[in-house]
This record gives sequence, C-alpha cells and structure tokens, in this order.
Amino acid sequence: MKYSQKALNELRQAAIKILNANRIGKATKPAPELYPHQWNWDSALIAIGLSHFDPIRAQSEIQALLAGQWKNGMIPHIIFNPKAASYSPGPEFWNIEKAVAAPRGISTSGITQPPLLALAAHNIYCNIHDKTAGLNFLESTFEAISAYQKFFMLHRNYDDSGLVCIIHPWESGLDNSPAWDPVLAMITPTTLVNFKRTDSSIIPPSQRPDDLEYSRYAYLVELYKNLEYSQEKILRNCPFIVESVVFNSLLLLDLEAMLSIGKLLKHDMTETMAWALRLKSAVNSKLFDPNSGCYGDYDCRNGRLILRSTISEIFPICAGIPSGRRRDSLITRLKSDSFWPKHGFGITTVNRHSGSFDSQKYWRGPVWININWFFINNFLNSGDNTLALRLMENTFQLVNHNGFFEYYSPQTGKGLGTGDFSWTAALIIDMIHKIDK
Ligand code: 9WN
Repeated sequence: MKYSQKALNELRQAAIKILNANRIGKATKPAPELYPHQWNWDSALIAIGLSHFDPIRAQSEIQALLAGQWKNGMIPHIIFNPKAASYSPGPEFWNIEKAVAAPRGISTSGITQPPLLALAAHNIYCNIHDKTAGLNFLESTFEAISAYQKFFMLHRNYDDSGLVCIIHPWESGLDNSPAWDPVLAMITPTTLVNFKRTDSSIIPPSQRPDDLEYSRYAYLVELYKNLEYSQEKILRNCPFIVESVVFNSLLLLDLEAMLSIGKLLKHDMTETMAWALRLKSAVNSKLFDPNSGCYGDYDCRNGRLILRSTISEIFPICAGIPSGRRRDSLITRLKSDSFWPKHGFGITTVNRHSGSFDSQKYWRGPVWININWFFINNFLNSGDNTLALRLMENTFQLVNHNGFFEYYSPQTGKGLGTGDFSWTAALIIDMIHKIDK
C-alpha cells in the first residue's frame, strides 16, 4: 500500500467530518447543497461507513429510511426533508397523495432505487462490538427489509424470468447511462422540463443530464401519477421497463446478505434462497450475450438486449455471478484499456472507446467510488488481493488529490459533480478498515 497509516488516518478524519456536516436529523444527505434530502441507496452505503465509528447513528440512518416505506413494501428513492432548501423535482411534483400505497405524514418520491438495505444491516451487525445490540437491530428491521425485497418479487416481476424490472432511469441509480438511450428514445415528451432545474444551476450542465433527458424523466413521472402509482398499471403502460444488470446484481448481493441475517436470527429463508438461485441463473442466461461474451440490460417492451458498452457488461462480477472461464474473460475485459487501464484512475462507467463515452458527464463515463467499492469487495472475497489493492490505491489517490467528489474524470482524476459527497466519504472509511484487517 502506497499510503502510510498516518495518511489513511487523515483521510478517515476528513471523511468523518463530511458525514457529520451532512447530517440531517436521523439521516445523512448525500451532499451539502445539490442533494438536501435522504436518498435510498446512498443511505445504505452511508450507513456502512457510519457503522465503523458510530453504530447507533448507522442504525438510525436505516430506520429513517424504513420510516418512508410504502404499504406495498417499496422504499422510495427519496425521503424529503421538510427543512431542506430547494431541490427539483420536489414533493409537489411527485404528488404521492394520489397513491393508495403511499405512507401518510411523510413526503417521499414514488419510485425506488437499488436495494442495499440488507447489505447495510448485515454490515452494521458485523462491525458493531455489542453483538446483542446488533442482533436486536437485525430483528427489529427484519420484517420491513423482507417486505422491501418482496416488493420486487411481487410488483416488479414483469415476465416471471426470476429478474426484476425498473420503471425509471432514476431507479437504476445510474440515471443517464447510455444503456437507457434506446429505450428513452421511444418517448416523445410533449413539453420540455416543466420545473426549474436546481441541479444545473449548481453544477456545470456539461456534467449533468440534459433537458431532453429530464423531460423524459418527468414524462414518466406524470404517467405514474395518472396511474395513481399502481404498480400493476405501470407495468402495463410504462414505455420504460428494463431488467437492469446492475440493479439485479445488487439485488442478488442484498438477498445474499438477507440469507446471512436470516441465519443469524434463525428464520426460515427457503423462499429467499430459491429466489437468489433463480435470479443468479437468470442474469447468467437472459442478461448474457454469447456473441460479445458480456452482460447487457434487457428492454422488456421491445424484447431485446440493449448492447451498449457500459459498466453493465462486467458488473455481475461484483455479485459473484460469472464463474470459471466466463469470469476470467470478463476480468480481462475489465482490466483492458476499455474500462480500467494500467495507469487509469479507476473503473469507468462506460467503455472509453464507445461512441457514448463522455469523461465529464455523470454516468456516461466518469469513475464513481461506489462502483470501485463493489469491485473491491468482490476481489477481496475471491482472494484477488492484488487487484483489490490496486483499485483501493486508485480510489485513495482520487480522493486524496482531488477531494471527496461525487464522480471523477477518468482522464485527469479531477473531481466532478458535487464535492463533500457522503457515499464517497463513507466508502473510503470502509476501505480503510478493510486494509486494517
Ligand atoms: C436523482 C443522490 C443521487 C444518487 C443517484 C445519482 C443522483 C439524483 C439526481 O444523485 O440522482 O435521483 O438528482 O441526479 O444519479 O445515483 O442516488 O446522490
């Protein structure tokens, strides 16, 4: 490791300072100005970082998220902070009062994000010293987290393939990935964005999705409102129904974490176990393209794989989905000039040689710390310490030289999007603990 214990300690202290500054009551906002509310997968990752230095706060991060749970089990992608400054689109835009399943007395968005709550809860248990308190926490959240996982099984099962679908690019977490372009191209919005965008007044527009993309995002939400957020009606009518590789891979990681939790609590996990096995095999069959030897997202409306050269091609590595020769060849692809060149700054979210690659624009090329972190975890779990160490060094270098940014240029390492980004801070803390072990 190129970094001394002293340098890592300093990095850890700086990360803790960011998480403290971004605290909003029981939860943590993703960033000081750009994202003033609580976000779903952000909070799961943030809780993992918190669990190393403040396990009580890590638990409340999860509990605050669960407080926004819908009656159908869904955990929304945003829980609005009533005291926050403006973020658009806000609660009035989502207008969840139209939904029978929405919770009352709490303001949320009407869609979800990659489910990582079981993963977060299990990490909290592993990192907490007081194991009795840890087990109590797992028991107290078990039912709600199971209901969230079951939401996908019941309401996002489009074609009984074992995979789950997403209904909006925001649900993917990788909002403007080029993988969604061909699906979004089928949508012709009648008006350009009907709300004032706050994001592009804070961040240079060249680093954010454009207005046409936002209009399509808004068009989809208008549709859900008209359908009163009924999941069944949405699956029948929404033009954007995608079985996402990253989403399904993360769901598998989350189901596996739930199996570990179930074992600790001695619950019967037969159903979860069967689903996890089926999901894994469905990613390996339905989402794998034998011609390219890579994975691809599935456009359910048009019944075809979306073959764009994005992180989806190789991401199932993170969930241990490919094995043997398939894994080896995907690792070779990962290490190639396309995604992670020898002197690069980490893994790019889009193949550098693809026509859609843009080194500055959000999920269309930049390096993100959570993506690096998912790969690091798999390398460590599969005993590939050399790769894990190399990627950790890349990640520390990015943050040490440039600050705790939302994403980074794969060409220069420069920080992009917002600074003081919470999951970057949280995952740096987790990586430092992994080195210490
Ligand atoms: C919309 C909070 C979120 C992340 C997403 C990221 C971005 C929101 C936005 O920020 O999305 O949900 O306004 O662009 O794409 O992954 O959860 O950090």
